[in-house]
Amino acid sequence: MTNKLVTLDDFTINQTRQFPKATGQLSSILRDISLACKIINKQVNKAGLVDIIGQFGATNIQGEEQMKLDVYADEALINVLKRSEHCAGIASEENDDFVAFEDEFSINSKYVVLFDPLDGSSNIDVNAPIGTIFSIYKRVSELGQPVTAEDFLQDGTKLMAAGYVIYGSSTMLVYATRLGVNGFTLEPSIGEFCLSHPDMQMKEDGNIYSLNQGNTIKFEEATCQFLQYCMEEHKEEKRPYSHRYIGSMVADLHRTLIKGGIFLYPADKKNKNGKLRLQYECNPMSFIVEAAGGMSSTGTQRVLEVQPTELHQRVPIYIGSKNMVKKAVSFIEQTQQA
Ligand code: FDP
Repeated sequence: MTNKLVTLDDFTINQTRQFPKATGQLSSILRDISLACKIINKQVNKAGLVDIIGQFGATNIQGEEQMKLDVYADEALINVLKRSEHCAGIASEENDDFVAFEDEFSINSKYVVLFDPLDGSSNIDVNAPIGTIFSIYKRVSELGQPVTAEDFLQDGTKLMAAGYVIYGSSTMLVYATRLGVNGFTLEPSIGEFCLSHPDMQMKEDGNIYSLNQGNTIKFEEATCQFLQYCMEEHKEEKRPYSHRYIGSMVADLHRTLIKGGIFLYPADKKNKNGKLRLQYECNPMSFIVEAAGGMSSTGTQRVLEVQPTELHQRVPIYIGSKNMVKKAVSFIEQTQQA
C-alpha cells in the first residue's frame, strides 16, 4: 500500500473537516451505501457462475420483469440502510412506495436515500456494465416522526449528494456533492474504494452522441434534426460525431463524464415523458453532471428544477457536455417557435 492511497472514508472524513458544524452523518450514509454496493458487486461478479441471472418472475411498478440480481441488489441496499443510524427511510426504483424506518434512531435521522439498485439490468446476461444510482436528501418532515412522501418528492436542487457505482471492467464509485465530483475504484485485494479520479470535470464540447437510434421512427421533429446535425459532415466542427450506446444509463453516462459527449433519452410520439425516472435516474445523474460542469435538460427545463409529483415519474433527458446539450435544446426551441 502506498502513502498516496486515499480511501473513500479518508476522503469523506477530510471533506467533513472543512465544515466545523458537519456531524459526519452524510459520510456515514455514504459508507453504508458503499458497503451495500460491495455486496452487490460480489454477486454481480458471480452472475455467470451461479444460477442467478434470468427472470425472477415478479413484475415491478413499471410493468417490467425483475431479474434476480435486481431483487438481490434492492434487498442489500435496504438491509444495510435499515441498520444505518443515519437513514430515516428509502425509496427504490424496484418498489412501489417509499419505506419509513421507524426505530428510535432512524426516526431522528436527518437523511433519506433514493436508489435504483441495478440500472441497465437488461445488460446483466450479456456481461455489459450495469450500475447502482443513489441520491441523498435532507428530510423536510419533522424529526422524531416517520418520514413522509414529501421527503422523497423534493426537486433535484435540494440534493445533498448523489452518486453511482458502475460494475464494469473495474468497479467504480462516483460521488458528487456541491464540492465536486470524485471517482473511487474498488481495490479488490483490500476491499476498499480508493480515489482514482479526483475532481472529475465534464468537457464543454464533445464528439460522441448516445441514444437508442432504433427509436428514430418515433422521435419528434427536433430530435430528428439534432440527430441529422450529429451525423452530417462539418470538418471544422469535427462532425459527423461518433455514436455510442450501451443501453445502460450508468455506463453511457460514465463514458460521457470521462470523454465528453451527450446522452439523450428524449420524449417520443408515444412517450411524452421519455423512459427514464426523474427521482431514481435523471436527478442524481443531473446533479453529478452539473457538479462536474456539464448540463442537463428535459429539453424545455433544467432537470434539477422539475418538481416531482410522484415517485416513479419519468422525464425526457438531454445530458452531458454543455455545448452539445445547448445545441440539442436549441432544436427544440426552434421547433416550438415555428
Ligand atoms: P434497463 O431497461 O436495461 O434497466 O432505465 C433503465 C435503462 O436500462 C437505462 O439504464 C438505459 O439507459 C435505458 O433503460 C435503455 O433503454 P432502451 O432499451 O429503450 O434503449
